[in-house]
Amino acid sequence: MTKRRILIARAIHPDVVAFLKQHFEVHTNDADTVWSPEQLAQQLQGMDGVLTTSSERISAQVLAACPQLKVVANMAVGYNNFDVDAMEQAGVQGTNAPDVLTETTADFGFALLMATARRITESEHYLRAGKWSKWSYDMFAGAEVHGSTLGIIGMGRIGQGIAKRGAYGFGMNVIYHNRSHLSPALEAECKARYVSKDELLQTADHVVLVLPYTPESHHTIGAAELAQMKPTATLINIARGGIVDDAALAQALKAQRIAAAGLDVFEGEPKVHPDLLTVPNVVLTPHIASATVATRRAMGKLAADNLVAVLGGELPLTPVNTPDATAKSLRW
Ligand code: 8YV
Repeated sequence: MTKRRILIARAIHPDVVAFLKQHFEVHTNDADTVWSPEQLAQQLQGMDGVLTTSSERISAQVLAACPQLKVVANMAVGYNNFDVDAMEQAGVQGTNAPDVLTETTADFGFALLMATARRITESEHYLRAGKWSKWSYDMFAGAEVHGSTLGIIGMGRIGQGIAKRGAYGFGMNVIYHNRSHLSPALEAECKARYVSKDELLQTADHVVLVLPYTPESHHTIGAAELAQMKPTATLINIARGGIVDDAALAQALKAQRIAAAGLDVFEGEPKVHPDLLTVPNVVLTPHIASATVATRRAMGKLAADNLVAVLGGELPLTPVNTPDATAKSLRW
């Protein structure tokens, strides 16, 4: 029997490539470039499946141009790069990679919070620049983390991981805002209390964003929300660019309307708003919250397992749509 053909859209852990080669005729992106939609559609010709990252946009146009494509396995928990409605209509199965990155991403969220509140990168730059000449009582004096109020917007698996780190590790008072309330059991486990978005913004010392990017969550934090925050507060975004209005944030940081921000994701990344690059009170990292060797390997393996399942006629492990229930015709 001829093997099904799949494309791995970006370089991934070699163990996962080797695993996929046991099952499929594998095509790779050896230069590891980010393809334009036209290039992606061209590379997808004749492919039954594709392993994507959040850099590849699976649009209605791409789906229409690739009639053989049956499954798109995203190596990310977020899948705002998918046009899910178009996939549904085209009978294409989409999958994501949840759970395997939860704890690693929560670790990073907390690390970014610590680095931001305690001004770690700013002070390191100062030291490296040879500016450290004496001890001063207020040199890089930051915001307290232990015992402070942690406000989490988006209380999914990663948000819950951050809540537990704050509550159990740092004795923080944890409040959260989410589309829905957690069950009382989960609230107790996370030691977290539901509040309105306004209350969260007005009372949290550290606001952490971990919500999915949707049309509704676009600019969840803009000038009006930043104005509601305490002048001593920090803002952490490990969710998606676009959830924060980066231009408004840069202005608020410059004017010290909030104390500091830690950002792993950006509107229009890998481009970063130029004003964010010039303000000192922001910690900037290049979308690395899930980047440990083990976790990136696990994310790739879960995406690969989804490809094997769907192209082998089985149910996907972690589907994001159900084309078998709604599509007029399926592609597999
Ligand atoms: C990925 C992410 O590294 O899982 C997500 O949603 O944002 C990151 O963990 C990135 O999107 C690559 O797919």
